[in-house]
Amino acid sequence: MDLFSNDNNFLPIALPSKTGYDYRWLESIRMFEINIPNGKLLYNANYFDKLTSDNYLKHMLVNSNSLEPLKTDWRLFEKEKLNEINFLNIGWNHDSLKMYGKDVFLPRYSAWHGDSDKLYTYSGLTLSPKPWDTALLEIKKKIEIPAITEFNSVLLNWYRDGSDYMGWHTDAERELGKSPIIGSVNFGATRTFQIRRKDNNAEKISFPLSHGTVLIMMGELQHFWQHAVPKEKKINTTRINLTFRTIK
Ligand SMILES: O=C(O)CCC(=O)C(=O)O
Repeated sequence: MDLFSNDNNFLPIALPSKTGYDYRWLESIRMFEINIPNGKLLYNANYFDKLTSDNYLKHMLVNSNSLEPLKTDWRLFEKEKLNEINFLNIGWNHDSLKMYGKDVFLPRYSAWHGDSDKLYTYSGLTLSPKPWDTALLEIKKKIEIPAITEFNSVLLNWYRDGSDYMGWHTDAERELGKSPIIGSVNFGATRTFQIRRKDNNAEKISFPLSHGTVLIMMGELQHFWQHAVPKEKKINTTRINLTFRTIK
């Protein structure tokens, strides 16, 4: 099977065949396995079909304030205003970091759900999880099959539009263990996901993460490669990314 084949609805993307990395389709788990130096990725642009993905996206934004999940300008709801919204399924927050003595809001909203005893430190914030929700558990089960692991927590990032982003980082926190398996699930606007080698930033791969895409990062990837979701100012629709993790 060809990564670029339209028959399979794969997007025309600059993936390993162009960068020289080795990849193969694994029918048993419905994923491309992409071997890169010091890391492995599993990727399927259409792991979840459109209808299922539409339903999950709405489910994560549904609220009792009658705000339309996909028609509201969510940029208007920074921290306190966001707290006034009663999201029915996901505990969205607008976190801030102290920088030079000032509170600076993160350029996205986020939520942490999972097993109750799994605290997580992320971007200098210690998060205690909200309980699992039925949809999150359903998605978790579906991606545990290709990941061949059991996840116990999920970080959700909500990019209100293309001005929201995630800077370069690794998911190498101590509580994730030595070579963590991270399962990334994407709903809503297509955004570019980039990885670059820590020891040679010029070696970079870009993947589109679209509505229904699953990307699993594994092997030594978090030790040798950083990842980021850059701003894409032309994008004016919302996107939610879920990264399932196993806190030791
Ligand atoms: O939004 C994404 O695709 C990436 C999220 C991410 O980098 C993370 O949760 O560590």
